Amino acid sequence: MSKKGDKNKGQDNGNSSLVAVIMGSQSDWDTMKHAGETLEKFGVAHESRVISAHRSPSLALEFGSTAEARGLEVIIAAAGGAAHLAGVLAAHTTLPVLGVPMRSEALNGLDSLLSTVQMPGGIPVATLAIGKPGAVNAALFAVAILANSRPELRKKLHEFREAQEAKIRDTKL
Ligand code: RP5
Repeated sequence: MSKKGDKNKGQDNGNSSLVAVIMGSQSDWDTMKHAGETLEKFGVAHESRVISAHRSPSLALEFGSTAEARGLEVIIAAAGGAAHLAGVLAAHTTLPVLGVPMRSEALNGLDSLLSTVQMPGGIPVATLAIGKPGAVNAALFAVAILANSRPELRKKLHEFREAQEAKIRDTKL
């Protein structure tokens, strides 16, 4: 995921990022690349990188506390197991944080789901579905948030829904 010689700076799609896709481990990338691909389809500038709440706590603090000043508008945070990443980032920013629980080996993602969703009142994390559907929906949710002030994105969301419905209507078994 990192460029050679550019240690864990993650990847971005060029422009100044509006959405950050953060994950607790490189092992989450196979799932979380679907968030990036979805943002790509809508032409939303984004960046993806690994930050662990437990293994790199000072990096999590630094990222969360500087995210707003950097111009980010939404953070997607994915983690598995004792999944505290979304909550820790939310503790350091007032930006909307969308949590994606990863499917874990031991408990199939139920641990990740409960760790992400059970935030104490005062520090919100919007929690999506476990795994790939959560990754895709987190990106769509981020687009929906950005679309509140960007009519061109609202239009793209309507077109996306229309295309999705047309596909169902045209399905022949
Ligand atoms: C979490 O632990 C990560 O988000 C990942 O889902 C899980 C396992 O990480 P690895 O041991 O594969 O690095 O922090």
